[in-house]
Amino acid sequence: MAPKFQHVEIVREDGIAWTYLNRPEKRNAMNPQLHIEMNQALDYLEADDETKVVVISGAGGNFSAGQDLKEYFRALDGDPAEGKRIWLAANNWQWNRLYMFNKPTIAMVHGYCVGGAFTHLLATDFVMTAEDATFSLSEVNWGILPGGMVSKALVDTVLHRHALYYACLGDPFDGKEAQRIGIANFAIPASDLKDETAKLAMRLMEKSPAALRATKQAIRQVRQMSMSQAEDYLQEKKNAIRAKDPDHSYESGISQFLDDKSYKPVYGAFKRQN
Ligand code: ACO
Ligand code: V55
Repeated sequence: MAPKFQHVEIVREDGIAWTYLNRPEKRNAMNPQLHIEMNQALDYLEADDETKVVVISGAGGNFSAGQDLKEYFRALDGDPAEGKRIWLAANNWQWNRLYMFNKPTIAMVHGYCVGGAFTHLLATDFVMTAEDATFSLSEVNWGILPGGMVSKALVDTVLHRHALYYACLGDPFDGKEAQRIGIANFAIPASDLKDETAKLAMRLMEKSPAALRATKQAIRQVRQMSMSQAEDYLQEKKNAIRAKDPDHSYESGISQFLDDKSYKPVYGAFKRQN
């Protein structure tokens, strides 16, 4: 059984762990308790053999209204030690844990996705959004800036002009615009959002987990490397996955193509042995 939390709900189904921020009456605004629980939830999901893909979403029709202005900001303003502890907990799950998570992650967005919610939105590997979702970098309208890792994640994701425009104006934009500027992979009619998200998850599950993990981590790591560092890292990473892959995906795939002639990689994944 997946652990039970006050503000996080995990529903595991066919290899997918549907993970919901669960404070619907507050539009899934993130308070300290939610941050602590999401760290525990991700610890659990990364180790859970039944979980192949993690979907992060929000209960009650919204993704998240961002950091809780009452419990994360105002209540912690006068308590720097506790404020630091919760800020670390927030950045840890929203950014560090998700950024290098060992399994593929998908954000499924509906309703509101505001402010601090962009940190975990942009840390996931894929974003599926409802066409009619509402995104906003509202920080400027609160007299703050897009903190957590929002500003950094934003400039690493979209063109500089889009980052400046939406961060400085705070204007809401919909799912189609999120797709246009490169925040979302796909904008989908709300009624099909969950099915389409599940389909993407199923396609990811056909891949070799070791190859997928190495690919995702390499794509992220090479951004920060020089050419010569990347050249060396990619060669070593290739060797590392072959040595460590329990499925022996490389040998299995190459043999299905060259010996059995049973598949063509351009059109899909090879048949995994386990
Ligand atoms: N922090 C604390 N409480 C919140 C937040 C938030 N970020 N967002 C919503 N809530 C609370 C409301 O105060 C309200 O509480 P109450 O029922 O006790 O009065 C409840 O959630 C429902 O909110 P409403 O405003 O009534 O819901 P509505 O659907 O009309 O609007 C919306 C939703 C647009 C998201 C609105 O609540 C809003 O603008 N919230 C602030 C969003 C924001 O700017 N977040 C960024 C914060 S800064 C940061 O994250 C770094
Ligand atoms: C945000 C801002 C913060 C923070 C966490 O914009 C998230 C989101 C300004 O401080 O600590």
